[in-house]
Formats: sequence, C-alpha cells, structure tokens
Amino acid sequence: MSKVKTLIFVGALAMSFIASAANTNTQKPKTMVMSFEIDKYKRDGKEWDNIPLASNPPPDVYGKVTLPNDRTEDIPLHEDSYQLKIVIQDVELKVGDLVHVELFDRDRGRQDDVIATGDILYTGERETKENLGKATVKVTFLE
Ligand SMILES: [Ca+2]
Ligand SMILES: [Ca+2]
Repeated sequence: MSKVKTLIFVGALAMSFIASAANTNTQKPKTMVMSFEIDKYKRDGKEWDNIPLASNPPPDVYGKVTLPNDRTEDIPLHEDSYQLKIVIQDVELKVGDLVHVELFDRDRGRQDDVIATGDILYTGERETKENLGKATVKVTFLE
C-alpha cells in the first residue's frame, strides 16, 4: 500500500469506530411489556369499590402511557382486576428517557379514583420494577 492509501484506510477505520461508538447510545426499537399489580386498598384504606352488594371490590382499571415524542398509548378498561398487562411495540428509548404512566379506577356516580401517576426512568436495563402510587409496575423490554 502506498502512504496515501494507508492513510485513507486508517482514516476510514477510525471513522467507522467513532460511528459504532456513537451508536451505542441509540438503541433499536423494542417491545415493551408493562405489568401492573394494583394494591388491594386505596389511599384511605378502603377497597376500590366498596358499596356493599352493589359493586365488585377490585378496581376497574384504565389509563394511558406516554412515551417520548408525545407518543401515547391507551390502557383499555379492565373491569374488576388487580392485575393487567399491556404490550407496546416499536418503543424507542434512550437511557434517561421517562415513560409516563396514568392509571385510574373507573367509578359510576362519582369521580374516578387515581391509582397511580408518575414516571418510570429508562436505565437501559432489560427489566425494571417501580412502585407508583397504589400500583407496582414491572417493565420488561424485549428485542
Ligand atoms: Ca370494581
Ligand atoms: Ca370502580
């Protein structure tokens, strides 16, 4: 190899190294599985639906997940359930991003109770578990 060719070769190698190093920060889209486990009792120590004979105690859960770039995904209503799981496809997150969660218990004849609202920090880990309000949220990322 001539001197010029060698220089170009080394230069190209350095460039590709820099490009791959920069790439570790931007990750491939993932599938995000969110499992919610809701506490049996709400803040006041009562069951979510506590009208004797007229209601089923477990909450009637619905809500919303907000991802970066204002992407929102609805959590459809799950009646009378302490547990639910949703799957969100093609999620692009970088370390430090926040996933905002809002969960409510639908009620008839009165204002819906807030079960949990808050943020989950994306740390790059495959799995995170967080207590948010009156729920435990487990997030798993699949390639
Ligand atoms: Ca209920
Ligand atoms: Ca309810």
